[in-house]
Amino acid sequence: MMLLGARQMARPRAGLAHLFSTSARAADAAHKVVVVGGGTAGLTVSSELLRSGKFAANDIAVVDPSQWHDYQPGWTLVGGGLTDRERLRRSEASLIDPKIKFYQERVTSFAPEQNQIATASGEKLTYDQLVVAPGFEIRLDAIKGLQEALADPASKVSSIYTYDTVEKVYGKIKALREGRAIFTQPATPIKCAGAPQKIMWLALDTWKRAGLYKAHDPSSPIQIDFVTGMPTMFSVPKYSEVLNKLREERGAGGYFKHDLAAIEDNGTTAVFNVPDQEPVRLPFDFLHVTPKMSTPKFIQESVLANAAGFVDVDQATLQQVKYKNVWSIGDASSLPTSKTAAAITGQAPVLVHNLLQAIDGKAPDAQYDGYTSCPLLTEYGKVLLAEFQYGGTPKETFTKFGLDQSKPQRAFYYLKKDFFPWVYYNSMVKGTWQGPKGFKFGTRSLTTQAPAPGRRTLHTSARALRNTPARRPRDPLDTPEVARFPLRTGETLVARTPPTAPTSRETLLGADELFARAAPVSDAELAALPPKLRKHHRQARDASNLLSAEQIAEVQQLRAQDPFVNTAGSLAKRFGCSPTFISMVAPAPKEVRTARRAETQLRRATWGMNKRIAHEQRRERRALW
Ligand code: FAD
Ligand code: UQ1
Repeated sequence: MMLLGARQMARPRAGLAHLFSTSARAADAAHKVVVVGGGTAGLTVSSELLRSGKFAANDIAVVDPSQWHDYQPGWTLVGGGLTDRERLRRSEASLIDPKIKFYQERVTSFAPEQNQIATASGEKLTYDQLVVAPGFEIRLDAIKGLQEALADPASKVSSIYTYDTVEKVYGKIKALREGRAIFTQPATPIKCAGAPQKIMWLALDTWKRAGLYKAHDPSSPIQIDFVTGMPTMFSVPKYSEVLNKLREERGAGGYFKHDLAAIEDNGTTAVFNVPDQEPVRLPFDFLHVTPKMSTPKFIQESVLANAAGFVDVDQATLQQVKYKNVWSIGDASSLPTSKTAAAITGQAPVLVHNLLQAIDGKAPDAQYDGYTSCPLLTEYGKVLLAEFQYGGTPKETFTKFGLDQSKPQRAFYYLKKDFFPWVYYNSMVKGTWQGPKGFKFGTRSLTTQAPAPGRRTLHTSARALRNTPARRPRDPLDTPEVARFPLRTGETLVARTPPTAPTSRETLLGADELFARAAPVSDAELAALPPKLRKHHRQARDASNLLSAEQIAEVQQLRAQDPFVNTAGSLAKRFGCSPTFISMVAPAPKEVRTARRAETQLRRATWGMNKRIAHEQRRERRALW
């Protein structure tokens, strides 16, 4: 009731402002839901809310000053030379549905008693429900000398943690020929707590392949140290043990509870604070820094924050502890779990459900279990997929399919490198990806729906995969070239053109007509003949395969417009030619092909034993045919 009141009060003002305003800015506008921050969390939540079908145009607003949105989990890949930062960047506006009002503005303060927020331009927005997701700020200023070192192009210091610095990392890794390489991690919470060591493992692999790093060999030109403010390699003992063993086997030094405080001596010495000890000074020839991070100041100073500066929410319902129409997820929330985009796949559906409940005057009844995940690149080609929930208890998606998640695996590498970046922009920020639970479209979850008869759907969720029957192998006799004749004896005569004969695409006559011509039959016998070939086979046979130059240009244009929607199959159907021809004149871009390969890898990685056996048997049968 209180919420509706606020909305109704604010509406007339918004209307007047709209009538009299000469600027584009609509002063004191009101929205059913205002989302602060259009990052991973803000985009995912606002899209999922819109897809609930319960909101009209402009009911939902997103406020974010950024012009760009970056796929930050990909910055580790940029640091490892596997992709470019530009490929991971989209314009912020392009990711926001036109039915959502986008304010490209910085939020400066909250007035939750008035259900209002203020922006830097002085605008006030009124809401019924507020979602606060402004993420973490990278605090380069919190380590003395870091800003200067990063700004100096000749320095030995780099970091994958900002857009401005990430592109220099791989160059600096490649340039190092000898000396001491140090990789740091601060003592305070950071985004993706595994990233500081992921970049170390990739660098180690690069130097090893170049013959510059030899584990446990005093003559190795390069020595490597992991220097972390944390007490262990990783917060979850199960994965930490594996990673520490890997570190020892690979001969990298380990310094724990060492928190980088300053870079000194003209950018050549790192100074670490150690509890109950004098600061430790380590000279370096290469330094990868994971900076300290914190929530933005306007959150820390707000009444929504707890003592540590995070938006104070219930760890299960995601509702602010005091203001029941305020919600928070993502890096800025107080949720006691590792800060990742993967975590947001688990948080967003819970927040959306509970927020919709609140709008209907019901209690929030969905609960977040703390799910988070960190795909730890341990070398080029291998990833250890850590997945866990509150309390650091593993909650693994793929163990039940026979994959050991405490071991670095190749299948997970393709998930990290190809599938996640693809699914992030094509599904997650559009509100249709729920991490380990798979895809969700509309208001129905594919993961709980049986596929329509005769249709196959892509499932990634464990539940859906368990319920997917193994596909029957395609019958090699079920082609346009084959004709079947039931004989009086009860047997069936199957006739097909010899393999050396031209296919029916090249002849004017299909096998059944050829047969009919060769041996004319009586009317009665004709009636007993098999039915006419299916329509689409006829279409394929009739297709001339000769497209005009204009048609080819159109195919190429459609393909460039949206290669995911305009597949070779759909364009072949539309233009009456073969998919192979489409792939020849308008090949899918590399990203599309890698994303498809990644999808296949993902599907295969989740296969159970029965499916693997069925697949193998099918392959053998095919080879025989
Ligand atoms: P963000 O995505 O950072 O978005 C915050 C948004 O709020 C921004 O758009 C910002 O402009 C906006 N904002 C800030 N201040 C204001 C304001 N005053 N008013 C309005 N808007 C504001 N996660 C994984 O799952 N797997 C990984 O492998 C992984 N690896 C990572 C590697 C690196 C190097 C980094 C940096 C991150 C990685 N992450 C990974 C973490 C993941 O990217 C973050 O956890 C996730 O993006 C957090 O989402 P968020 O919405 O809370 O914050
Ligand atoms: C995930 O959904 C996701 O988002 C696209 C990531 O990329 C940032 C991840 O790193 C992870 C681990 C997930 C979780 C999904 C699965 C299938 C484990």
